[in-house]
Amino acid sequence: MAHIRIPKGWEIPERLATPEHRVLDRRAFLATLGAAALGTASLPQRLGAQAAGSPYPAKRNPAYTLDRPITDEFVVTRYNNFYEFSAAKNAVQHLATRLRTDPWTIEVTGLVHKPQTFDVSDLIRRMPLQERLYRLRCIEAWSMAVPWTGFPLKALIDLVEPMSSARFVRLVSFLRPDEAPNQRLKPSHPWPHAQGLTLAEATHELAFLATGMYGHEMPKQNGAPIRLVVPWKYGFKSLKSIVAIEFTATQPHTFWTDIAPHDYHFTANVDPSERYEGHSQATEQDISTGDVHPTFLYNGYGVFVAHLYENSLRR
Ligand SMILES: Nc1nc2c(c(=O)[nH]1)N[C@H]1C(S)=C(S)[C@@H](COP(=O)(O)O)O[C@H]1N2
Ligand SMILES: [Mo]
Repeated sequence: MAHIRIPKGWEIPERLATPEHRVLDRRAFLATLGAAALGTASLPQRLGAQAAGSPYPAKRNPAYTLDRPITDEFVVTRYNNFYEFSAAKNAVQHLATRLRTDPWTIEVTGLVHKPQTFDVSDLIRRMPLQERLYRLRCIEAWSMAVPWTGFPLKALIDLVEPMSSARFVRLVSFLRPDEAPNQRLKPSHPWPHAQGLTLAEATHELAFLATGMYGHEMPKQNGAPIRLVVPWKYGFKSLKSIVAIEFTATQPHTFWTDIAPHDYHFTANVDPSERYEGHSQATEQDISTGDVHPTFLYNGYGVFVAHLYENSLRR
């Protein structure tokens, strides 16, 4: 059985513990790196983005704006929750390199008139991609602001034509114990990782399938080649590396609701009045700047989504 190597070196908790000067140091470091960085790490990426036929970078949709700066990509790609690989956030980037993301398909089944399997590269060519700036709030009280590239989940749902009996959507991630070490090390967990939404939530304009971020294709540690982003719900709902979508009449089982139903309820809308494992959800800390922000109901997206919960017990 493979031994998990936790990379040493740069670690976010230390950065969060001593935010200000470290962040400034890093900015100064990047500034001095300047032209040199363009010549190395960024250049192939830039060329890739400009290559004929690349959908990246996509045009930004101006409807979604931020109240804070975009989070440093360096941090967003090194501080990851991707439990299939490791519970150690800074180990995910390296372990996820083993995930084979091409070819990749999404199989759509259940209560739909046109069940079908989509090839993700075809989908990327076929769908008009756009960029959206969304904040993402993890139940662990950290947050980030990310430029995602993708298309509304509704665009895919329209292609399969849900039956009138369909009320929920279950999204499923991969089951590949030979590529994802924690699927071997934690065999009692309910793999594959699945999440669920009501059909009304899934067809809401804000529910987004992202194939890229920061103007290029999705890094593996962030959920390549295609992931969900539901900005008004806790981050655990934003399922990475989706292989199947099923339409059901009843509320589906999901990964965290099965493991810890009290802490992770199905709806999981961001709510500052809640507690999680005894901790208040009133504030959140930006993973890059270390800034502490108040947490908003529906993560601040209430103007878009509050009407979905008007007649329900759970806001
Ligand atoms: N397949 C899968 N998707 C997942 C997770 C996971 O462990 N496995 N973690 C979730 C959690 S808890 C969060 S906060 C976000 C983190 O996304 P990021 O690493 O891109 O910041 O992904 C979500 N999607
Ligand atoms: Mo999370």
